[in-house]
Amino acid sequence: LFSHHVTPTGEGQQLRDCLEPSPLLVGPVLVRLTLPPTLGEIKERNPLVTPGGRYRPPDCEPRHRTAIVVPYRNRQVHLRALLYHLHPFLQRQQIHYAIYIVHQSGNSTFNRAKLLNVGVREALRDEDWGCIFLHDVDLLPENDYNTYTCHPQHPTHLSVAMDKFRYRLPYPQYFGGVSAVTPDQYLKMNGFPNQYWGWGGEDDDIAARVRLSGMKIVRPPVAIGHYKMIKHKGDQGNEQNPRRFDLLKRTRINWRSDGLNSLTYNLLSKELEPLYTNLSVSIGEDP
Ligand code: UD2
Ligand code: MN
Repeated sequence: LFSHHVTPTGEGQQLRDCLEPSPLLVGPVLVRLTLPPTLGEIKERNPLVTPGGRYRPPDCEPRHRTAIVVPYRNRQVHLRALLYHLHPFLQRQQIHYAIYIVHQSGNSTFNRAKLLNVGVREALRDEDWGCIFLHDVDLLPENDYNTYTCHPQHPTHLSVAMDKFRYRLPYPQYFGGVSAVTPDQYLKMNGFPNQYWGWGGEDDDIAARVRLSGMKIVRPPVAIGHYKMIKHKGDQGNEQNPRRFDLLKRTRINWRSDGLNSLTYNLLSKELEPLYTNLSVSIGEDP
């Protein structure tokens, strides 16, 4: 039996809504951290992904539209591993999605949170995404019941159980790794801080903004929010930020004036690569 509004062929064909949960889900998946295939091979395995790393389920009307934003510089092997795992993962969830890589150009100190701000703003220029994921390049989800969708009221923290923290939350306010906001939630918290240059602190600042703007953090069950982090050393140009403790003391004062409403940058290029949209951006440097 087909639902009444399905027309079998032709123009203006109406698809029925995707089922929820998606019948394609498999639950826990084995994530092996061997050398990932080449971009060409990954594309071959994902024939329905269109330029810019976009996808919509071919057989049903998707219920969710999610942009994945990845702060990035010089992590090519990790990027390949992420694309290799994430494309099939999101397709099994029958989500309409696109993957944005926000590449910090030049050699100035890395600024993860500012790159995330850029990614959100640029992604929303393309499309009216219902949900935006903020995703480390080196984190691979291990269970596709962990759906890449947003809670309507509250920001979500997805990477609740990572191998590097022995599959537990390291501390209750932890918000690092993979998180998600709707455009509304993002506006409400004035986005993310622009002032954290180098490693650390920015995730705790973001968590504080969630609270200060009257929201809370929601999470999937620990049994589902499993991730593997590809092992790595600290990057050159992303040394620990010695100012992070001082900055964190001031989040309560700064969050309304530093964030989405104070964001400036130069978009150098936007390229629709076969498996992702590449945004190369100049974001300045630590003053
Ligand atoms: C932790 C958090 C991360 C962030 C960071 C502090 C986890 C799993 N993640 O990551 O969310 O809060 O601490 O800043 O706990 N990156 C590049 N190139 C660089 C440097 C960083 O692409 O040269 C990107 C990349 O997406 C990476 C992310 O920034 O995954 C975070 O940097 P990291 O992986 O070096 O830091 P890590 O693992 O301690
Ligand atoms: Mn990492």
